[in-house]
Amino acid sequence: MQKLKFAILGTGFWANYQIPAWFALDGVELIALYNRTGTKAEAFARQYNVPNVYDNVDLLLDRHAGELDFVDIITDVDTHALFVEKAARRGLHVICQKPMGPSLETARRMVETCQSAGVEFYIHENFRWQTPLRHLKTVLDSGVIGQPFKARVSFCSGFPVFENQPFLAELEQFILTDIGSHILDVSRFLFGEAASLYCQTQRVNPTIKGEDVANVLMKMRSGLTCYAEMSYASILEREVFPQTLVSVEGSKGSVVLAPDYTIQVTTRRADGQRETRYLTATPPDYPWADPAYALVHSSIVDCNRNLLEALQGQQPAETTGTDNFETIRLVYAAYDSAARNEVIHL
Ligand code: 89V
Repeated sequence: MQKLKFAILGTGFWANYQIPAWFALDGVELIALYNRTGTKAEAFARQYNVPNVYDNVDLLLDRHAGELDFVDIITDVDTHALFVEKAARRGLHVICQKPMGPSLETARRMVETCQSAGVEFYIHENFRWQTPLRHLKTVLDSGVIGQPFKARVSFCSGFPVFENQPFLAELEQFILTDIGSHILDVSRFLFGEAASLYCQTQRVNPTIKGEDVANVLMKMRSGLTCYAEMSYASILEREVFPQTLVSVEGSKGSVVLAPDYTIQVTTRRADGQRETRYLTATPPDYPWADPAYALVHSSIVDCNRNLLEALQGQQPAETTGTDNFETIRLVYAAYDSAARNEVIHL
């Protein structure tokens, strides 16, 4: 199959992993890089043998639109809409990092722009591609715990995330956009769409602008109650960054995604006694992954693979713009709920 040619827009911290994650797949050729500060893009171009480097995005797109199949946007959220529009206008398919846009209205416009340009629009939402979460979903789908009625999806950490990603400390809306977009997407992936939600937020760290704690209680359309909790202010006995911990209770048993990728499935035997089976769902190791983020970095490969196979017409993408709009809708509904101290009906 012919390789799809693509350009990367934005060569900050995340490009250190997004680029090698693309190279872990056959079927793509990276032909151009853009970064606002051109020297950063030049360093990546030297490291990965990328032939074209720009500090002007229009120049890149004007010169290469004819040969490009898609662009992968890895810039900060504020430039997502602009770059999506520029690429779509030139007939290029678009992959864009989460969170999709800085407001629900902007996100809606991004989806519409791509629809009217007739190009595919995918969001690089990688958490649902983590090995333990995929295994957990398989357990749920097997029916072994019966009909799930309550769940907790938890990302609580004291990891110094601002050291590698200082811009996160400047966001007026922090944890719900950064981690919430992942955790609420994982909740949708596992339990389907939400019917209503209630959220409370807090800022514990006084040196950052946005909220670093958010507690979201959702009633899912299935009837299940899902408590999604996230915090970057948690000083816990066990630091598990960047693991998402999940527990689900169903009519016939429960399943827990515990630290170290352990999945515990508890059911009743015929004699009424409980029994627990343990599985381990260890993610693949990649030499380029930062050990502190290895779980997340490995999921970039699987997310990219799904999007690439969709662009090649082999299978549908999971995290299309239309699908991810439902996640971003939850993110902004959560802010709305916290601001009004009200339940939001979706
Ligand atoms: O994927 C992300 O949003 C990253 C991290 C895993 C550190 O939160 O910012």
